[in-house]
Amino acid sequence: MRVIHSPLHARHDGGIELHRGELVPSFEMPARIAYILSALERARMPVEAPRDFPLQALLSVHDAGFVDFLRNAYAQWRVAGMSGSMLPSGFPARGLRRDRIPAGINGMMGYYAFDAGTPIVEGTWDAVLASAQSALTAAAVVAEGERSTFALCRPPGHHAGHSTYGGYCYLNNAALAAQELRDRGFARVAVLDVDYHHGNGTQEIFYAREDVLFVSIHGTPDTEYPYFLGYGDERGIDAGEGFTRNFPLPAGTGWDDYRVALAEALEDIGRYGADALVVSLGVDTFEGDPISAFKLGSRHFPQIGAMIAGLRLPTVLVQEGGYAVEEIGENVVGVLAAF
Ligand code: OKP
Ligand code: ZN
Repeated sequence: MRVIHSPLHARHDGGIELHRGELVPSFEMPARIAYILSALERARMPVEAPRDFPLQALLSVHDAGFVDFLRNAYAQWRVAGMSGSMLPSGFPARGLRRDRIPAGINGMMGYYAFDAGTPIVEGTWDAVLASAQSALTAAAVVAEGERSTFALCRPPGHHAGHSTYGGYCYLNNAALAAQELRDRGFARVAVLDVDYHHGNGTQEIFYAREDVLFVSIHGTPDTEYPYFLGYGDERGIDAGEGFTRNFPLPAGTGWDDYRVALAEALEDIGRYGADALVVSLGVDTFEGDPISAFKLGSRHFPQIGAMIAGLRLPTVLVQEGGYAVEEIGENVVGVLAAF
């Protein structure tokens, strides 16, 4: 399987996040990629650089003002006399206005962000753009006839919405890949999100659309991040009614229950009659993951890969979460190799 990846990911580093009431170094760190790259090397899967896509390509799923904000945020922060990592501290929750975008960088950051765990540093934009371009390239390669491709994206993307960032995500790589497949002639595209966390951004982007099915298996938002989306009664709206499907599972879920949900999710995708598939591939369902609470072992990831491959669809796999424990390399490559 061809692997698309950019070393520019490493420019996004030095992040901090507010985690359970404390400011700590980001769990989302460059070392994650080092673990995955060394496992790819052991499996003799070479990586290739992404193609260059114009900024215009991002606007198929994102708001132009939001993209401008991400691109210029750090420079604005510096002009305002600040340095270090950018984190927001105020958000337009219920009762506050959302029809005005503050001109100052702190207010603007709170307007576009939905958590205080997603830092912007000097090199963030370069990494974010390269990550998005990796997903777009993987989609293009599949549209050109390759059966499957893996975009080794960092930062991840599935929490980023049309005009929101959060959950370590800035641009929605999987949504960009799905839209690219649509634009290149696949009539019905399914997105299967197996990251531990609900892909709220991807769901939002396609919620009113019937041409992209969104199916997600994740820790229940009742107790798990992102808390405010991902329940089973979210089924899509308007033309998109019936084209979103969520499988929220309790913290502590192991392989036996996970496998049943995955089989049902795959049945939904089969019934939909998808022409192509995008997989939001998070491996934070692993029992050793530092911020998640499913109990999958490394031996289960090849089974996930084989089950998804059973759909026999042109497939773009996009890296999402999975935090810095060495096994994430083995787990990612386990999915890809079995696929
Ligand atoms: C991203 B992906 C801040 C709140 C919790 C966010 C987790 C984001 C996971 N400490 N952290 O879905 O793996
Ligand atoms: Zn996750």
